[in-house]
Amino acid sequence: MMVCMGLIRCHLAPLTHILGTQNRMFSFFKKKSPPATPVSTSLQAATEEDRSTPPRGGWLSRLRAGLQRTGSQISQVFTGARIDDALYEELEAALLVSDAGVQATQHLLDDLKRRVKAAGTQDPAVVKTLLAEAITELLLPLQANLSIGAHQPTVIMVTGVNGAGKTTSIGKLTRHLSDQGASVLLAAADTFRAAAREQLSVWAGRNQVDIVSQEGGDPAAVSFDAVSAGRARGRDVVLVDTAGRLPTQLHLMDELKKIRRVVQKADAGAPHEVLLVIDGHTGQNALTQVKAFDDALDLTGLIVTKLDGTAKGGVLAAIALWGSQRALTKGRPVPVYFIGVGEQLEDLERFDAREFAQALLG
Ligand SMILES: Nc1nc2c(ncn2[C@@H]2O[C@H](COP(=O)(O)OP(=O)(O)OP(=O)(O)O)[C@@H](O)[C@H]2O)c(=O)[nH]1
Ligand SMILES: [Mg+2]
Repeated sequence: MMVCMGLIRCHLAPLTHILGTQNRMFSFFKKKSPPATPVSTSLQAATEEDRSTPPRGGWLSRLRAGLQRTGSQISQVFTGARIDDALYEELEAALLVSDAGVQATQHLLDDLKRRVKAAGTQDPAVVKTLLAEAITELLLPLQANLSIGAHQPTVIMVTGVNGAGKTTSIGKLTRHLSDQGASVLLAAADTFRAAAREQLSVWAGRNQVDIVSQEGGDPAAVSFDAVSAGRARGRDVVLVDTAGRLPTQLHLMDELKKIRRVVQKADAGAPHEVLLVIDGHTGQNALTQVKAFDDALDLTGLIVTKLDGTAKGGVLAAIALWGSQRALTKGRPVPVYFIGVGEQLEDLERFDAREFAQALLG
């Protein structure tokens, strides 16, 4: 077993202690607080330089640009002067084209008609606002914060189909967690390709965190070692990168289950989160992926990537509607913790239902 040590962020150890004793259930979305102890001048300078996080507005405009096609198609529906059957038909078509799927589209149309009736409005611009409210209400149960701190380390398994953006999201998530003062250790459990290990170590280097990897090894063994190392080193979070796979490749899905079992042996409550990364371009197939990975692994959260590209975004409505049915049997939907809007360290943002609904409407 080869354990590669990246540069350890020297100011995190005392912070970890503080979090461990004073604030076990912290959520890392809280405003960045100043380090609890002075940090060395050179590290502080480097830290401030590469942490010039773009303002939230910049991020939103990238999401808007990404969803522009859907936004303009839906906006187009409301440019007329009347509210009639033709408007609802055009809206139905625009929602279907946005990948919302038949059920979520019908749900939104019914809800919108109810709202229009209750408001007694004849103004298409008002109807558009009511649609934004209907979409927000549908998406709201998907909005949830990934909280860490209740367990040390919080073990997060990251799964998904090939090329969905798992490794990149782990790199960006590491940055988010570090920004909140959490110490992170990465596990290179994608042992399928040597390049996957190298890719993850580049992200470890960018974030100055440790990585545990093994040449040609077994993904479950690497995960076990990483969780053990995370415990021994007092890390707040262990992020486990896994190889891409299709849910129809049953032996590979079994491999994920094995990782989960073995991680549990290293730490009884682990993994605390099993995330699925979905590519925002995947369209309705994303819902199929969510269902299949959830059946196999009982997902605890989603990351939707590449929403800065030409994604249509409506599939989140389909996931939300499915989530409301899932909540009846499993107690809650699978929340969307983050969305990815680029390939840089800072291009990951927490999912906000209202902002997303507005971006979807242009
Ligand atoms: N534009 C954009 N590109 C992204 C985003 N997230 C990931 N990518 C790109 O998508 C490609 C695949 O990303 P990876 O992180 O390697 O995906 P993966 O799921 O780990 O892939 P495998 O491990 O091969 O299954 C890379 O070129 C990334 O730079 C995003 O939010 N926006
Ligand atoms: Mg990968």
